[in-house]
Amino acid sequence: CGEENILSGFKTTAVLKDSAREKTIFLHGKLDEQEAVVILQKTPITVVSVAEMFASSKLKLEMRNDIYSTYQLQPPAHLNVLKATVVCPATEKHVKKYQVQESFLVEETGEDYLSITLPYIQEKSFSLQWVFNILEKKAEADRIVYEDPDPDVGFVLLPDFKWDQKQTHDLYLIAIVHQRDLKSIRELTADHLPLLQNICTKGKEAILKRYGLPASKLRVYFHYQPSYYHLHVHFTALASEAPGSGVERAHLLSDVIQNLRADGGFYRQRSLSFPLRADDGLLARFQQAGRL
Ligand code: M7G
Repeated sequence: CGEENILSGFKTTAVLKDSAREKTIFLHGKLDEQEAVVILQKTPITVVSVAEMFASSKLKLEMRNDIYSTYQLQPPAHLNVLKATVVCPATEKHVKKYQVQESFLVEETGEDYLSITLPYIQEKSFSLQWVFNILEKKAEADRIVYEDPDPDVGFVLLPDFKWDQKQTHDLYLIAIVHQRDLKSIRELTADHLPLLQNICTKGKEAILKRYGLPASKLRVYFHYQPSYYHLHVHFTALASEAPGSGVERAHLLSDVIQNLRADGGFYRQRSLSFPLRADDGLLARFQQAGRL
């Protein structure tokens, strides 16, 4: 999966997902004989670029009818950029992650977590190498927006790789905790309140300072189940429909803090619901255990 002109050798084997509304296509294929996933996305149009675009684009009339007309507009190259995300070598799990699939809602008790989910994620989850690279400044160091280096309550805040950072209406950052032994919200107790409060306060302050977006414009949440089992918090612009911000997977940081204040064992003991895709191995484990 070489760096230079990496996509010229890409051979598509399947279209995993194709969304005209989101202007995104997810492709599975081969790059230098290795399995790869490539995501292509048209980036949002910003008001700032509109004036320049109108001044320098080629316009071709498609049709005119009364007060209505449509055109083909060809913007100059620098205003007409696609975002490409490449995963190479991709595992079978990456390919499945991006495939359109039927989902089933699972209600996991605290006991189910210990007997079904935990053994499964210890055996079968995505590598966390990219997370450790960020924490150790081996990758994306120049993208860090804020860091609190404290080993207990510290974290690194940086743009999620889904966000091109061109405009704030689809702002997306993640805060990755320095502690290495926290997999997800399931493992949080009242002892972690200082960590969570720290991320909440300093993450919001850093975003206001850098991007001018106040806390009232942010959605700050965890995913359960996450894809990557190293605790992290999503910060997304309220105005955007970030993937995974729906009610089945998102747990607002402020709710998590309040639930833990009221009951330190909340996330260890309570049932948590989440959707699993038909081909998810964890779903099969819940079925085998007679929990579905
Ligand atoms: P998640 O809830 O574990 O997974 O969040 P999911 O939402 O993808 O199912 C992990 C977040 O980390 C997602 O929002 C990803 O877009 C983001 N992310 C994943 N990778 C591999 C990277 C990366 O290499 N760099 C950065 N900056 N973000 C990433």
